[in-house]
Amino acid sequence: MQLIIGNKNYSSWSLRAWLLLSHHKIPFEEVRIPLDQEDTHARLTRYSDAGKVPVLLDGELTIWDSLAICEYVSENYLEGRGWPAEVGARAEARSCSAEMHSGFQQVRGQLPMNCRATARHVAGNAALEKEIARVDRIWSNCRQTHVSRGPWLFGQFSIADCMFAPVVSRFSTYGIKMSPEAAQYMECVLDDEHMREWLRQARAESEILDAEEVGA
Ligand SMILES: N[C@@H](CCC(=O)N[C@@H](CS)C(=O)NCC(=O)O)C(=O)O
Repeated sequence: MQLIIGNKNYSSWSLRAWLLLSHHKIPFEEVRIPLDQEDTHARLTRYSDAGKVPVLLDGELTIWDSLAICEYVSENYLEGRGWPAEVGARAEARSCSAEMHSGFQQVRGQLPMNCRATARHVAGNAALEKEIARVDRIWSNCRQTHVSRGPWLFGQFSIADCMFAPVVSRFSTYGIKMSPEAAQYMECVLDDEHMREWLRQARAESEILDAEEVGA
């Protein structure tokens, strides 16, 4: 398989698919296309008409959306182990993932993922605070419910953790204060060997995208 991704420092959607494949040690070739360059659109549309990353190529098949890629990998390579085994937990994990995938516009807009940046401060507004509080409730509720099964949102690592990994990176960059349970979950994600490898490679990148460099 080939996984087309953007800059590791900035491409939050790319991280999701990359983390699932890496966590499960599924072999793939990585193709990195730096975003916001003159040739970015032309390079991206060679792989998918949507012109976005991530894109997964598996033989004749092209999958061009992070959640769809995670679903495909789970079905085709993990016998469904991308999601929790229990039907109720699986439905909740899908709800969390879909909520993340289609929402949190303030978090996305005001706190862009910028892996190598630390101690950035953003003033934020009430709409952002509301979304941060919602993320905190999702993480802490999941942890309270599944704490006996492991350190991830649903105990064992799942696609829900992939979907929220970029949010963990954002909150870490901007020093967002979280409840003790949510903060503990963030530590688990940031301490994961594959997440640390992504962050290491992000720090090694040289491109700087001014629009993504926010906060002081
Ligand atoms: N729904 C898509 C969204 C992907 C997306 O917006 N990717 C951004 C970067 S993280 C992108 O490719 N931007 C390139 C561009 O718009 O030129 C997914 O989940 O994969």
